Amino acid sequence: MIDLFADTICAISSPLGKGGVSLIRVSGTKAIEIVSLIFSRKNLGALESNKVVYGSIINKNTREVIDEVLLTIFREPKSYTMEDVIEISCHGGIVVTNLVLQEIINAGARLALPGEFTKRAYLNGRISLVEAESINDLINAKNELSVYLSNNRKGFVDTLNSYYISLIEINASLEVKIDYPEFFESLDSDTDIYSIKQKVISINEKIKVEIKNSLKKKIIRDGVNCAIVGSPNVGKSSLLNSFLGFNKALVSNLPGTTRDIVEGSIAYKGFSFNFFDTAGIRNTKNQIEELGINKTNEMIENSDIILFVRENKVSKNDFLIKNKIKNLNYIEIINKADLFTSRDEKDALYVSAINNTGTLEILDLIIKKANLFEVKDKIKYINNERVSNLLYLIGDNLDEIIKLIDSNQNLDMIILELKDSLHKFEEILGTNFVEDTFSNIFKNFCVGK
Ligand SMILES: Nc1nc2c(ncn2[C@@H]2O[C@H](COP(=O)(O)OP(=O)(O)OP(=O)(O)O)[C@@H](O)[C@H]2O)c(=O)[nH]1
Ligand SMILES: [Mg+2]
Repeated sequence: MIDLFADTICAISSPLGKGGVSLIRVSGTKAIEIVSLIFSRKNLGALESNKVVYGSIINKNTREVIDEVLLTIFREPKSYTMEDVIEISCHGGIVVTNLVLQEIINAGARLALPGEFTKRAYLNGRISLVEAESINDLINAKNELSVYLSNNRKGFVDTLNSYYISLIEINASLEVKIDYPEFFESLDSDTDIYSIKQKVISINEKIKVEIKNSLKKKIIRDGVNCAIVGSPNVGKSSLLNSFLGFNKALVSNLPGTTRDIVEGSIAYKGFSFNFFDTAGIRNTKNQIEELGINKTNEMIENSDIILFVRENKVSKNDFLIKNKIKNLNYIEIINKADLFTSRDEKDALYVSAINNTGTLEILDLIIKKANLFEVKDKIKYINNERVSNLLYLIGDNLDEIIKLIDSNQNLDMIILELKDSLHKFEEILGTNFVEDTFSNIFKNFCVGK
């Protein structure tokens, strides 16, 4: 293993708060040496790897006991970071955990930066960049499905690698064609420019499908965004509160209560739902209400599903709103169903937000309208925005290559475009070190991971 890092790092890896146990992780070439200074048992270095031992963390100078702990040594390269790692399970209080951490720092370790353990695992070659990102996705998963999909990321890396290798092969055959034109003439049709074009088209198509699916997959990872819209006073905020199970949004019988968007999320049947309660839409002279209504209109544009709420009797205003959203993916909800008995409208759902009736039917219809089960069945993994954006640019490169071949352009220009796409693949896979990308990925991690 290459020693890339001089520092030995440490951090609390469990969430800070009251709990039975806290986990502190130390990683680096001096992990054993440093922890030896503050561990009650002699000869820490002689302890077996991967075996839990009992002892105390003590003050380096006074030898006073700080906490009784369980400690495990994971020796390089068989550890999370591929360096020597020591994990210490101490008592879970915030004060005691911080005291143990402080002793480790006093003994010579440095506090880890966010994601630094995973960064070392990547730089030491244990995991790929895409896998490192999926570890963060796993920690931040909002629903069970995202957990499953984050764990599947490795298969995605293999797929990307296969595209990358095909493009490298194409690049190599083009370079041969430039350097040895006479040799190229005698080769079989595999190296023919038109067969090269077919290969580029085939990779391009797969990438385009990947990009298209990414947009759908986002719904699974981040949740389906549902805007709750309608005329004032129809019960939009009451509906949000009913979904959430507590009173987040203000409710009153005065029309125009909600101004700013109020947001709340829930999980149901393994999917996440993000609800956005909006200002009731109407013509108004009130400037602040108007600002709220502008936000409602933006929300309508940016959501996956619109929950159009109204009362039983359709007002002229309802009619105008329905007209505005008629080409979008919407669900019509007739609220306050506790006040009347007729259920004549077959395309609408009857709901009583204050009695919590009909809300599960709305969730089931959202699942259906957003095709969540279909999307879920088709996907094996989810790529993040960084990967999607780079794939998008690679798609542009491949489009350009096809155009260049079609217009009989110089091979050098084709190779230039191809090399550009290879660099982007390398950026995705993390084999091409781009400092900005790199820092951005790991800064979103929590400290201790
Ligand atoms: N009977 C009955 N009243 C309801 C129901 N839902 C809401 N209301 C009442 O309708 C009034 C308006 O409710 P809100 O949730 O504030 O309505 P809104 O659509 O958010 O109103 P704005 O924010 O002004 O656009 C309140 O007095 C609620 O108690 C319901 O299901 N049944
Ligand atoms: Mg409201």
